[in-house]
Amino acid sequence: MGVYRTHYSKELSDKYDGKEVTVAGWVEDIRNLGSIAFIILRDRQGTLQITTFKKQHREIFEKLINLNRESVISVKGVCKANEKVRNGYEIIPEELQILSESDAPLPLGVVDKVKAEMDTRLDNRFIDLRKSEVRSIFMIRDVLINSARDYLRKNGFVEVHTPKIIASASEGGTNLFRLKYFEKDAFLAQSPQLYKQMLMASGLDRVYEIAWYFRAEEHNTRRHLNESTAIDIEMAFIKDEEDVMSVLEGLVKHICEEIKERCKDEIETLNVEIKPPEIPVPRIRYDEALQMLEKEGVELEWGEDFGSEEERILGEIMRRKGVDFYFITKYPIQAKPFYTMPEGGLSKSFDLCCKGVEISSGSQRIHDYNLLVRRIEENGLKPDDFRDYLKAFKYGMPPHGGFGLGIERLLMQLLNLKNVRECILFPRDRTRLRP
Ligand code: AMO
Repeated sequence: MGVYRTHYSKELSDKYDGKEVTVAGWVEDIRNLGSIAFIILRDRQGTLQITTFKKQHREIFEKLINLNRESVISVKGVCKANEKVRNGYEIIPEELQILSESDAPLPLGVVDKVKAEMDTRLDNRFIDLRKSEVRSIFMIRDVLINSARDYLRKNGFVEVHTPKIIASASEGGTNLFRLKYFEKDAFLAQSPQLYKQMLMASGLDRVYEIAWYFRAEEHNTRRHLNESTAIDIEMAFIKDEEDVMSVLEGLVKHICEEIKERCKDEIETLNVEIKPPEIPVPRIRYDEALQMLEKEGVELEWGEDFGSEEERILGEIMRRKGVDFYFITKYPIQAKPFYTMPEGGLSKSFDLCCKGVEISSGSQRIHDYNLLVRRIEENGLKPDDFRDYLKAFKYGMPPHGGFGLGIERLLMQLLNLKNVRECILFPRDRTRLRP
């Protein structure tokens, strides 16, 4: 494992009792009792104890007790089983390397009892991430993304990467970050939407992207980021949006099962229960959702999209039925982007919600060139701005559909976190551009 470490804290076991090991990490705590000192060392997996005796190794003892907390050290020593120690083993050091001394005081405590403000935490994110409950979120995020990759590849999807500097809006004219691209005006991509659809004219048939979304949303909410990530898919030769929904529910179920299986320690640290959805996930039509809301005293005009409060109430109704995940289908066409396939006054679209928050949306798309041009115009947009995209619909475009599944939103809802900023390393919001 390298010169500084042979074992992580959780890898110590009876097998190593009396054997020499090398451990490395951050000094979380130092307790000096005069002739003996206990150092709590933290690594990616947890903590372990280093026990040092003044008489035995005076030089090492002095160096260790004089360290500032959060300094980085590597210790070679003998592993000893000791049931009085938290994880059952302690290291008696024989060699010490101080790899980096920490300054004091720390801008953010790692083991403080008092909860720090979100801004202080984010300003010092590298320290914030040293906390096991924060680190666990990102260990789970890793499993989420990799299990999504496994699932999609097994189902014939090809990973693609589409441009993020683009010439026209992907999701309509608002919420765009503009930038100068030499002499031209350009935008940051709101989503891979236009490109993943163009790829349906390529014969690749099924594509996915772990994508970045850039959205200049002006409002600061607990569930919006200005830079977020998503699992975006597009698939061709579909019968209707149901084909897409069955990939989405299968994907979410697989992700939940993998997290449950592979992240036991992290789930325990975060004290949550991961419940994979039962398939098929309930489908609630937009009209039915309106009636459900009406019964709760919420009046909404037909055609309006649900806001966060309406979503929360629907989530509450479903929770009472023991359901975490549910689709809302058949939205009025005016509530959906121009590329969505109409169906009367409705659309072949869906949102997937989890516990009262939208985590994904998708649809069958329009694949007819003339209808698409008309819908672009009806949405107040200029077909000429979409000429490259539109060209792909003129020379053989199969029926297709897809979805975007917000990674931070899914993680936030699975782990019952209150703020989406918890789920991205360095969040970008209305006021935050650093670190
Ligand atoms: P939509 O705009 O609904 O659809 O986005 C899809 C999913 O991405 C997540 N998401 C966000 N998460 C955090 N902060 C944001 N500002 C943010 N915006 C979106 C949500 C949302 O459900 N092109 C379509 C998808 C498709 O039809 O394939 C799209 O972008 O979880």
